[in-house]
Amino acid sequence: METPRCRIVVLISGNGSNLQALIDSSRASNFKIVAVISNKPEAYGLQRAKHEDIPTQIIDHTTFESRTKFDKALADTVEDINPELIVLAGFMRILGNSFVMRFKGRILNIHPSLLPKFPGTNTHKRAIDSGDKEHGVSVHFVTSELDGGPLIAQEKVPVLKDDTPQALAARVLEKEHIIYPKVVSWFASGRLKMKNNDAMLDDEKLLLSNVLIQSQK
Ligand code: NHR
Ligand code: GAR
Repeated sequence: METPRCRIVVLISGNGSNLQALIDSSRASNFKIVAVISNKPEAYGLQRAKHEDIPTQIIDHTTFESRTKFDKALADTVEDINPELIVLAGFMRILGNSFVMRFKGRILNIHPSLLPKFPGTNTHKRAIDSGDKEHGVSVHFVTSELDGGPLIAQEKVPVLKDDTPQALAARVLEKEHIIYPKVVSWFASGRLKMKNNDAMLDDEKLLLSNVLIQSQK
């Protein structure tokens, strides 16, 4: 009998090019996208999911009285779907502690900077304005510390002379589309876990000094 694939839910807010990369790689991988949830009704990623017959849901944060209520509705929806992993792919709402605790060690995020540099938003402009020669992407477990959960993998890109945030973002996105499916498949195979707030790959702690090398694996 075939081994069942790891069931993942992808949370999006926008274009969903990372979702597309996950959809494309899942065809020949060990994970299956069982639902896509957006907090924005107009997110283009919803069309991408529909095109693949993946069930979609919209949980529009503007229709909730408070962050706590939005968080609870999102968590209840995710729990009904019962995925093994939740993947944030361009998801733009900060998740509260109660959401994070309910799915502890089972939420991944991709962030467009070399964390711990530039948490939050507007990362490409901030990298250029700081005069950095290198920029990139990080994948990490989500904890209640915003963009501060344990790092799993990073990939670098050069910042070029006269770069624009748009050009730099496109260069970073190319790397995102490679690194994210790889990390999700590590989790799906049971190689990747979060333990005591550390990311573990093959039972070894991932340190900031080797997450760049890990992503070559
Ligand atoms: N939630 C927790 N608890 N921890 C993380 O590490 C999270 C998270 C939710 C999303 C993605 C993150 C990123 O990679 C992410 C990581 C949104 C904001 C933000 O300021 C910041 C970081 C990230 C996502 N959001 C505003 C808010 O009030 C809204 C901004 C908007 O709608 O454009 O939630 O960058
Ligand atoms: C990606 O660059 C992702 O890393 C970033 O938004 C873009 C989404 O693109 N995520 C964040 O900034 C999270 N706050 P996509 O919708 O085409 O995947």
